[in-house]
Amino acid sequence: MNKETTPDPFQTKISCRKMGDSGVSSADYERIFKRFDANGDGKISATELGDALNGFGVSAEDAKRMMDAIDKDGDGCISFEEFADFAKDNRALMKDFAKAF
Ligand SMILES: [Ca+2]
Ligand SMILES: [Ca+2]
Repeated sequence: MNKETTPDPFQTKISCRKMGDSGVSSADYERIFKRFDANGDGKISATELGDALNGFGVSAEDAKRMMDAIDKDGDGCISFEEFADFAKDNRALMKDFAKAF
């Protein structure tokens, strides 16, 4: 009936996917973040990061270095904000993750 005038948040999100120049959008960051966040508590722990990166052949030592680099406030977990900051500085890496996930 009035389908066209009813806003659908999910659809809106889909249509916002194409942004930036790298082909990786903030929707992709969210998708990647959720893949890393295995227990879905909204934070990526060192264990979750290590497990996820292990699938890319990244060593536990490198994963820890990455964790230290991403975890700006040093609480031992990566919040989505911290992840998004890191993603913006590492677009090439995020492109690989976006493809893999
Ligand atoms: Ca988690
Ligand atoms: Ca943190």
